Amino acid sequence: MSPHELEERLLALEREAAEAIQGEEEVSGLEALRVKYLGRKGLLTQLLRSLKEVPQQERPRLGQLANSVKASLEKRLEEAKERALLRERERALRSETVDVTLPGAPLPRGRFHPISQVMDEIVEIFTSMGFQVAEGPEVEWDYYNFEALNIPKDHPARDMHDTFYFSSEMLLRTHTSPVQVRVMQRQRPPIQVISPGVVYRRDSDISHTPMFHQVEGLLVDEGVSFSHLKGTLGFFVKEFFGRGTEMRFRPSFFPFTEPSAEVDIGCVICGGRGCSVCGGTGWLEILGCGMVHPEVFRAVGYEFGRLTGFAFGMGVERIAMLRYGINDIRLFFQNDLRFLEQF
Ligand code: 2NM
Repeated sequence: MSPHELEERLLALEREAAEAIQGEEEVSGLEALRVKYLGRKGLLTQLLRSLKEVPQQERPRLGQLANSVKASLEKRLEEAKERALLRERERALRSETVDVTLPGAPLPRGRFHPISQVMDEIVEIFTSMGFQVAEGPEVEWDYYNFEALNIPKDHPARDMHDTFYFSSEMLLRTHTSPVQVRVMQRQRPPIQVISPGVVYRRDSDISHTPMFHQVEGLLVDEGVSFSHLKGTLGFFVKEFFGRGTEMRFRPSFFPFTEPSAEVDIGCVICGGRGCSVCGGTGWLEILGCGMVHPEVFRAVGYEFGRLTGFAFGMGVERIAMLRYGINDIRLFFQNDLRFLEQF
């Protein structure tokens, strides 16, 4: 190859490579061009092999020209690569932009079961009147559940068909009254407690489930009378069912109270005119109550004398059904979200 031709070829290679670099936008493409023109087996290296074919005195000049072509292409490649990287970064930033002003994805919110809500509300009304919350075991002795509450040996509640027994002495509590027996046993009056909790009875239909919830109350001191009971429950009824709610006491019977009564409120469905919910009477039974029986005081070791007390008990499911107009108690325990989400 003549010196002239080699020079022309070097300059042509520089033009061609410069043009290719100019037209390449990708970092990977630029790297491929570097290999093609400047790599160990690249076009420039191949041209330089012809250097030994040219006369000795021309070699330094052509060698220098080759070096400057190489340097110039390396500089172009470096600059082009920098521009390509910048473009890539800009493209990534644009496509990965987060609009921090967009509203967040809503998280599903849990809530309390309607029975828990109603029970908490009942507890809050009584604690606002000074009652303390007392709790006790769900697996209970026959003694606390029946014997100490003056429930006779032949009472139907004691039957195998009405109570879940573990043995002749041990059972699932059928009410939360045993909690109050335990409170009286370890504490002298004045006593003012409520016992919210779960209880068990062998019963199952549209108004009974084998497990349900109760809130019971007990107040013992000197000089406690039935009028204190009426005042306390009257306040509760108006707080829970509304200011205008009517209330009446009917004589009743419980082994652990004397006298005993049941409390009705004016029907929340028909307003007292008579409907299917109140059975045409205009009244709904909401709880039982009475003055603590002397036999209960004797069982817990209180002396006969000036101490008197009142007690009451209500079923939470029943109260929730009346408040929300629900006709089947089993809805509370089927965990159907279409039902539960309404509360
Ligand atoms: C009721 C009705 C009437 C009651 C009695 C007692 C205790 F332990 F003091 F004797 N606790 N709860 C009671 C009284 C419960 O539920 C319908």
